[in-house]
Amino acid sequence: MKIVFATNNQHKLSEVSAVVGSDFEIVTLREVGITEDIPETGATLDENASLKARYVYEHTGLDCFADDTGLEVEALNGAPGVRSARYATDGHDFAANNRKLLAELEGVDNRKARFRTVISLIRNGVEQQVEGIVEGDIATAEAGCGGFGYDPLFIPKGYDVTFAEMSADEKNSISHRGRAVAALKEVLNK
Ligand code: ITT
Repeated sequence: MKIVFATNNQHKLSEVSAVVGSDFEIVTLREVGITEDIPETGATLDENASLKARYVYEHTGLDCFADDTGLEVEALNGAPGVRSARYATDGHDFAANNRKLLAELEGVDNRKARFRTVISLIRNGVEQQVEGIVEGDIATAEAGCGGFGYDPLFIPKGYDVTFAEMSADEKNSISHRGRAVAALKEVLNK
């Protein structure tokens, strides 16, 4: 069964395809002729995932899903949240984002944070959402060079290393995205 994933990110595509399995042929935006950037103007992760999925459904009529992810830091009232990619600058400047996060948390004792991934799925015109969360803490300095984004600063609960110090498999087995995709698989297989 064909299903569109609202991304052109090959890394995400292979991660999701590996979990969701062979019953579904997952295709990217490019493969269904959507080449423009889909507006992500929502105020929350849930809204953005929904906006992206609905855009694809309206343009193709095909079953589809879209994701949005953010890092929510308790002492910063949930920031950077929906603005995680553009926290410090307009682009995806991971180094600048990490510097800004460390600066904002300078001298702050409460380092609690969580990554949250929301996936909006539209099947036969009906939308539903699943999410995946991993709780943890923000380190006081960057460590490790694996992963991407905020990984060098995020220490998942129960561990004493950052996501960037883990293997990709280890991170995926406990990560927000890994959990959201597992929840998606359950819904798809119902
Ligand atoms: P696309 O919209 O092109 O898929 P994106 O970078 O906006 O790419 P996400 O919505 O998944 O993708 O993530 C938003 C930001 O959150 C991302 O740019 C990172 O800064 C951060 N982020 C997401 N997942 C992460 C992870 O597993 N580890 C570290 N940071 C992550």
